[in-house]
Amino acid sequence: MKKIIAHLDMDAFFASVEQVRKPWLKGKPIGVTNHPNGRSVIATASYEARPYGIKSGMPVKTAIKLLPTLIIVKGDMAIYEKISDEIYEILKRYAPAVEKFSIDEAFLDLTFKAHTFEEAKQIATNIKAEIYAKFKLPSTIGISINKLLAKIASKEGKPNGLFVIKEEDIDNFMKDLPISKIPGIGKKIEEKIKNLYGVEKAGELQKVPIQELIKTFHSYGVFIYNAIRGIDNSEVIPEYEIEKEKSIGNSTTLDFDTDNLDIIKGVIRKLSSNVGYRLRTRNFLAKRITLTLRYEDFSTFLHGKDVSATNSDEEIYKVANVLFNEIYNGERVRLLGVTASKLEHPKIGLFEEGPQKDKKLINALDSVRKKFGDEITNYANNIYLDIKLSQRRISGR
Ligand code: TTP
Ligand code: MG
Repeated sequence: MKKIIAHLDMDAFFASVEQVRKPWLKGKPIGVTNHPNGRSVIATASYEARPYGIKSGMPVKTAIKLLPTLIIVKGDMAIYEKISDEIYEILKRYAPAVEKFSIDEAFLDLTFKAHTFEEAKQIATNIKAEIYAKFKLPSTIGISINKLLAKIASKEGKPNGLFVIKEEDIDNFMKDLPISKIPGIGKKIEEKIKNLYGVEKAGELQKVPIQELIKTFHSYGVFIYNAIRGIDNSEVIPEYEIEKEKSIGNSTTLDFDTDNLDIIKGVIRKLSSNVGYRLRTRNFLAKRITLTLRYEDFSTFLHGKDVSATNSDEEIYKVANVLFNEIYNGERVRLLGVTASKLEHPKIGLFEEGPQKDKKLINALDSVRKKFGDEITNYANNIYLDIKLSQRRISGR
C-alpha cells in the first residue's frame, strides 16, 4: 500500500520563537546564539538575515561582518524544548504515528487518515493553522509517499509553505533537483560527484550505474543510488515504539566457545555497531554501556559503566572493550552482549557538544544497513562489502 507521509519543519525555529517573545525583533535580521558576546556561532538566523548569507554554524564574527546591523540574540534552549514538546502533542492528535525527528521537525504517517493528497493537504493546512494560532510561529509541511521525499518537499516549500510531491511527479521533480538538496547528501559529496561525473542534478546522476557509485562511495553509493530516485523505505517510528525501549541491547552466542581475543573483539565491535545503529535510527543517546559475558560453564557476568551521552559505534566499542578487559578471566567465552541504557533524546546543535562527528557518513551507512542488513557495514573491509552487494544485486535483492 502506498503511504502518505508528511514532514513538518518549523521556519527559522529559534529565531521565530525569539521574534514572538520579543516583538521588537519582528521583521528584523536576527541571529540566535548561545553566547551574546561574539565568540560563538549562529544557531539559526531569521529569514530577514538569510539573504545576506547568514546561516547556522557560522561564527558570529563572520555573520556581523556580512551584516553589521544583524541583531544577536542569546537563545534559551529550555523554551525551545518546551514549545517543541507542545507542538508534538498537537501533531499526535492528527496522525496515529508521529515521529519527532529533531527539535523542530516531525514525520507524520497520514496513510490511514487521508485517502488522497488533497485530504492530506487539508490536514496539513489545519496543523499549520493550529500551530500558528497557539504560538504565532510559521511552519512548513512537505507531503509525499515516503520520509525522504516529504523532507525534500518541506525544504522546497519554505518558508511558511505547503508542498506536495505526488508519485507521478517524482521523476520530474528529481530530474532538476540539485544533489545537495537530498537529505544525507551534502555539499562535499555534491562537489565530488561534480568532479567525477560532471553532473549536479539528481536526474543526471541517475544515469550513473550502481556499480560505479559503489566503486566510488562503497556502501554510501547504494544510499545515493536510491535517494536520487526518491526511494526510501524507512518507517515513521512513533513515540510509543521508542518509549518501550528503556535500553537497547544486542547479544550473540558464539559459533563455538573461544578464548581467541581477535574473534572476541570482532564480535564486540559488531555488537557495538548494531547498538549504535539502533540508537541512531531511534534518535537516542545512551549514557550507560553494559557488557554481558558468559563463559562456557554458563557463568554470566554483567559489567557496566556510565558514559557521556553517545550514539557512536566507535565510542560504544571502546567502552565495551574496556569493560571486557576489566573482567575477562581468560576462560573460553560462550556469549557476548552489549547494551546501551539511560537513554535520552539528543538536544540539537550548537548549544550542546555534538556527539556525532561523522554524522553524514554514519547516516549514509545506516541507510545501507537498513536496506541490506548488518553485515555489510563492516566498513573495515570494503572488498567484502562490494562482493556482498554484487551478490545481492545478482540475486535481485
Ligand atoms: P533547522 O530546522 O535546520 O533550521 P531552522 O528551523 O532555523 O530554519 P529552516 O526554516 O530552514 O528550517 O533547525 C532547527 C533549529 O535547530 C534551529 O532554529 C536552530 C537549531 N540548530 C542548531 O542549533 N544548530 C544547527 O546547526 C542547526 C542547523 C540548527
Ligand atoms: Mg526548521
